[in-house]
Amino acid sequence: MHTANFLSEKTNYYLELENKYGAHNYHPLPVVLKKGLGVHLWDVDDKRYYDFLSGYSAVNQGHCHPKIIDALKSQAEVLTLTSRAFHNNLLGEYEQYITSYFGYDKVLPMNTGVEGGETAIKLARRWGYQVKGVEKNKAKILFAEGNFWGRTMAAISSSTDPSSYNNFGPFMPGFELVPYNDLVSLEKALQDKNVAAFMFEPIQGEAGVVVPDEGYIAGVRKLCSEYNVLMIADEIQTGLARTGKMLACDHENIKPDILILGKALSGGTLPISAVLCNDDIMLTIKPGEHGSTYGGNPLACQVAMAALQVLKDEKMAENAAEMGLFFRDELQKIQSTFISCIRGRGLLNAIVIEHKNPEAAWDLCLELKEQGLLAKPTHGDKIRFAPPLMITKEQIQDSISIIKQSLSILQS
Ligand code: IF1
Repeated sequence: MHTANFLSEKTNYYLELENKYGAHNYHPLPVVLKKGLGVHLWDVDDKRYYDFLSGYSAVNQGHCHPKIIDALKSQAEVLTLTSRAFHNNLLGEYEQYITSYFGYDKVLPMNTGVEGGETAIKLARRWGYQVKGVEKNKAKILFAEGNFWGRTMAAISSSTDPSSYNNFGPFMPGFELVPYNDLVSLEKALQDKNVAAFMFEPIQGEAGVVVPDEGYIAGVRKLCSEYNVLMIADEIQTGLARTGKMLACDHENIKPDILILGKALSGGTLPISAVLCNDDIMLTIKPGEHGSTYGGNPLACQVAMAALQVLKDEKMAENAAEMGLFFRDELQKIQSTFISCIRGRGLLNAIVIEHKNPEAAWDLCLELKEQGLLAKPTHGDKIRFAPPLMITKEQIQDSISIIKQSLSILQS
């Protein structure tokens, strides 16, 4: 197997800079991007690609969406940050906007996704002590095996992936794991009176787009209510139209007690996250007990409102549902012996590559890049396919022929 992977002088220049001066905490595909618009990216040699990663679903609305960029530019010229020591004229309007958009009493604005997760867990512990009556300092949070919610000490403390946690201990106490997509094990774990919350992804992204059985989300809802435990949905990756509904929980008409959003909340322009819940949970945190310098800044508020409005105005959930079905159908028709599994929902999809060469998925991604499509392998053998949500049928067809052609390098 051979991939002609010629890198231009320009490309090598940037790769060497990063290699020399940046931490080696990533292993990116050797492509250097300089421009994006809609479903497309351009590299430093002006070669155009389909973006099938969408900034890990931060760019659901497409690169440099004009309405989001307009909001960003116009607000940047007026006021960007006041801190929460003072009020600003956009925070309240944004809070009203997003809470009515998702149907919760209150929102707590943060920046990165992982901070959203941390916030949700603090809320759950606080609620556990003050409302549920959990024993002092004994609160437990349950997580699903295979979860991914970020890179902080707390996030890696719940991880089952050694590359996340190895040699970073000691870890956060009070976290327990149950198998994903397993309501029997969840119910067993919920018997413990000190359990405050179960935090999970409605579809596990990092694990390789693991879609649970139908009824799992509703089952989690039912059990959490029955045992008086908070249901926390991490919709940082699955939310905001990615899976063909505004939220992945909407597929089963379920409302979590705590909803965490991030990524596409800014359409890929700023780190913006949000935690939503009702007053009985949110108001357990009092002034001075949680926050962040940038959380709720006016620039973020304006951008988030634009990013959310675009999703609705341009019917991105509907398009993701339709194009996702079409994409998986067309992939199926390729009938490649090297694709052992195609799964996903809406435009959050993955294939599993079966090949004697353990590098096959990486090699395929290099070839896809050569042919003009960017995707990234995960866990060795899986490739995620998650283009921006405004992708058209013609663009899907074009992408499918690129994938089909690229698969031929796995022969021999
Ligand atoms: C990286 C994957 C995606 C997330 C869920 C919280 C966060 C994430 C469900 C934290 C972040 C990322 C981070 C990125 C790779 C990535 C990822 F490959 F790990 F699975 F999206 F597909 N909850 N996901 O997926 O959000 O703090 O990063 O804003 O490079 O680590 P963050």
